[in-house]
Amino acid sequence: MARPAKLTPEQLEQALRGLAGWTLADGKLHREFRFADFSAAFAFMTRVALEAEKRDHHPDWSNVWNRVVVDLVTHDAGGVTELDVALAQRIGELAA
Ligand code: H2B
Repeated sequence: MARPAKLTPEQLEQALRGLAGWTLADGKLHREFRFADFSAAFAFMTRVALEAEKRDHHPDWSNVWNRVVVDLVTHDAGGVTELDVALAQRIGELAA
């Protein structure tokens, strides 16, 4: 697969406009999710994990009880790429 290129600041700004709830933090797409309880949070993480594995593109994330913090960046590219934008979109759908 061709290596995706790091988005330009302009491309990133435009992508963020289409990603409700996501911000740019530390050069990564960032979003925090809250669920009813741990089971709901972990169920969400399981769905995201399966999606990430399918794409061979994985989140940097953490979980504390009902809270899941997600950061998306393409390590190989050293920044946000279209892979992160696409995964962010899908994660938003999976949380809804
Ligand atoms: N996930 C993310 N977020 N960035 C990467 O650069 C990356 C990945 N690389 N998942 C993949 C796995 C790579 O390590 C494997 C070997 O394809």
